[in-house]
Amino acid sequence: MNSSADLSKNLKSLIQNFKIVLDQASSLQELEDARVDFLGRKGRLASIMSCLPELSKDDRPALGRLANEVKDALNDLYSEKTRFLEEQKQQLSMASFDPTFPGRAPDVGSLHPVTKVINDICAIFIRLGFDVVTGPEVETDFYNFEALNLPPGHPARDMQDTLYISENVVLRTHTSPLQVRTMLKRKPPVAAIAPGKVYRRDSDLTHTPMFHQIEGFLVDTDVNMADLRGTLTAFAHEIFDPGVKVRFRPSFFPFTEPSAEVDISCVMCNGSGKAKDGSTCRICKETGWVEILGCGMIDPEVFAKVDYDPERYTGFAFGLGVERVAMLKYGIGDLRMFFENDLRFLKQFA
Ligand code: 2U9
Repeated sequence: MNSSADLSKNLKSLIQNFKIVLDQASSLQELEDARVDFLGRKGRLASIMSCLPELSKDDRPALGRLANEVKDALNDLYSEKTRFLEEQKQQLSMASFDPTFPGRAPDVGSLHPVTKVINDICAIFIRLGFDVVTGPEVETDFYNFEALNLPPGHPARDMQDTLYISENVVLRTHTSPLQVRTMLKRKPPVAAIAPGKVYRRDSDLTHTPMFHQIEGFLVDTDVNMADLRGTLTAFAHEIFDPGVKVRFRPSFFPFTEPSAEVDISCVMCNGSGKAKDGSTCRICKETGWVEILGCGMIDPEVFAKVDYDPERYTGFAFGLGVERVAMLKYGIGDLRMFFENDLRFLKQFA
């Protein structure tokens, strides 16, 4: 049983004790803990107040008033300390902010190596007088095959290579349809290159279902193999190195006759066939040469399809795989690198 004097003493000592606890509180969390302890629903003040009904009716009003005064005093102490700690926190954060400290540089994007190589190749041919043409990735059978001397039943139109949208509509398997479209729109002399994505039903270590090609062509009167050879040799020297050797090997394409494949001396072993440690060069497989593109004189059958007079005009065409050129140019050993978008890989081309 508490007497009025006991409760009054306990109430007054709350203020003193709260001051001691607040003095020691150094964070807003400790302050909150102290508030709950003294002013909370189950706190010390509430516990003393719960004894009020034990007092006589005469004592109760005075004790009630005292309890309210103590409560106000505790709240004032609490507010004062809150203000203090908040100000201190702000001052600390201001003090630790050094406006002269250099900022952290944000990551800046860069061109994808495939885009870089496309830009480089386009720049070379633009300087040689070629236009750049672009067009749809979904093509009709006529532009992708028929106009290029690839009649129905030709092995290159086989379902294995071509991704069909419908019987007559395909994802272009090369950028040649752009050259057909250009020839149908323009009369010779005309020279253009066609960069873009192409699609084939093929996927393994060295093939992806989508890759990038650049094809080019030039048609005029009196264009011959020497023009083809001079143009593509100049290109190889520009994109790789003026020191690389260039050779033309006979080949076959349905849209060119005669046709050739172009090799350069191996960029890895300088044509020696041997790696630095004397082992077999893994890029050229000891041959000293790597293939970079295919080319040839445009077949008169193709001219007939686009209404160019094959008696009057001749022309050359060529095609290359951009990823392949990028691999040789930058010494990249794995085709999949281009499509994984690993920032550690991409940042090297920034
Ligand atoms: C027209 C006439 C002729 C384009 C050519 C190649 C040779 C060639 C391949 C290189 C690697 C494709 O990416 S690859 O798989 N291309 O070898 N392309 S001649 O000839 C044309 C194109 C359009 C109207």
